[in-house]
This record gives sequence, C-alpha cells and structure tokens, in this order.
Amino acid sequence: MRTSIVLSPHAAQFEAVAFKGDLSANIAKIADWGYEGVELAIRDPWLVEADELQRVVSTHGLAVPAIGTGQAWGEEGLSFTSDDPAVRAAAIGRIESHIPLAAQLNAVIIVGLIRGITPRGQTHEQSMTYLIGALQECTAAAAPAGVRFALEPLNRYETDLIHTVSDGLKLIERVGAGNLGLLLDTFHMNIEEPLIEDSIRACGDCIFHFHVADSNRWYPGAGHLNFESILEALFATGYLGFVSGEFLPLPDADTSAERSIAYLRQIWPGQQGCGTVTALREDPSP
Ligand code: LER
Ligand code: MN
Repeated sequence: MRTSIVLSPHAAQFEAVAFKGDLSANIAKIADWGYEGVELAIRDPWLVEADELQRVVSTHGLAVPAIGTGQAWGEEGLSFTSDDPAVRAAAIGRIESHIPLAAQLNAVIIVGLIRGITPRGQTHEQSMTYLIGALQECTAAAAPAGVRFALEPLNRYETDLIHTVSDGLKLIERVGAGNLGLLLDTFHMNIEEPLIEDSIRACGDCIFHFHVADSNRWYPGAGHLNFESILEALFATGYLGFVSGEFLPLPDADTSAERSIAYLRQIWPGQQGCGTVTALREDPSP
C-alpha cells in the first residue's frame, strides 16, 4: 500500500484537510511519518511555484498522486453547472490551468465540488448537460499531456450532482473519455452507498484515486468503518494507486496523520499483525 495525505500549500476553508500552509515543514513531517505521497489541494495553480513545489516533494522522496480543485468552488464560487456562462467558462479555464502542473507532477486532477450545485430555477438535467460538456472539454484538453481526471461522488449534503458510484459510472459513460475515472471517498460512500465493498467492486479499473476517512470523518480507525474489508475490495480491483488521507485534523493534525498511517499499516491485507487492530483503535475524543 502507498499512502498519501492531503495538504493545501496555501490557506483554505475546507476543514477535512489536516495540513495547510508551511509547505516545507509539513512535507518533511509527512515524509517522516512514512507517507509515500502528498495530495495537494490547490485553489489556483498560479498560487504555487511548480518547480519549487516539485523540488520540495522530491527532496523528501514523496510523490504527488492527485491535485484537489474544490477550493475554487468553496472560495470563489466557480462551477461547471452555474447558470452564468461566464462562471462556467471560468471554472473550465481554471481546471484546464491545472493540466501543466498535473503533467509535471504526474498527478490526477480531482473533480469534486467544482461541479457545483444546481442553481434555483435550473433543472437537474440541464446541470448534467453542462457537467458532461465541461468534462468533455477538460478531458480533451488534458489527453495530449496524458493527464487524467478523477470525478468524486459526494454525499447529498454537499451537492445534488453525482452521489454514488452508480451515478459516477453512468456519467463516465456519457462523457466518453478514457482519461476520466472516479475518486472514491469512504466518508461519502458511508453515507450514500448500499454496501461500500460492492460499490468498490463495481468500479473495476475506473478507480483513479482513493480517499480515506472514517465514518465520523476522523482518521481511519476512529469510527466504525471496516477498513480491512474496504481495502481488500479496493485492491482486489487491481488498484495500484494511493490511499489518501482526507480527514479532520482531530484531535490535532499531527496526531491524526500519525494514527492514520499506523492503523492502515496494521490492517493492510496480507500484512503480519492483523491481530493487533483492536489494540490500535483508540477513543477519538480530544
Ligand atoms: C473532497 O475530496 C471532498 O471529499 C469533499 O467533501 C469536498 O467538499
Ligand atoms: Mn474526498
């Protein structure tokens, strides 16, 4: 298993990101704890200096498996499904501006909340038409650079568009691009999927990235999800990517990051020491 954890190189409002800012210091800590990768949450690629970023991650031997883009919605309101054509064009432009950085870092680009929420007075089908068009445009722009996109099903409390693996797989079919797959997030899956493991199995080779958080969005091991069987199902699909921690920085960022990797390594299928899983489960209360 290769593990990564989400880091935003700049300030960000989204809460389930353990590390924000102070790039060098955070990357050094993440590498020291044994992570092999760092997932970057970037609002606008113009905010980061790509060569310096690459230098810092390479110095610490870390890969960058994915770039998260949702801050452009959360902090600027950019959306693929806005009823304002200028906002839709800006969202597409912003996502396309991630392509050179993603190519340089060999990272997948995440499509989460940049898809937006259906505005009042617009039909769901109209939003889906806009979403499909935006994804067709972005995937076509990225294909020559070999860059891939991972669409993340999100729970119903965050958006009305694409909640489940089934929704995601249907969307991929309608977009019709080979460089579009899914990002599965155990936090959202716990809310939306009938059975997480079955939904993972249904994806086959469409899983381009994977987020882990427990049922309460704390680090894995702090809630009631069965990560032994979830990871077993994930790797049975042939998934070779990263298991990326996206959880609340509780009881604090460092503790959550350390407990997450310790727990995941204990339960890794085929690894010795599965009998100690119970001992690693700790009371998550601060
Ligand atoms: C982002 O990866 C995510 O999981 C969402 O909850 C963001 O809103
Ligand atoms: Mn996620």
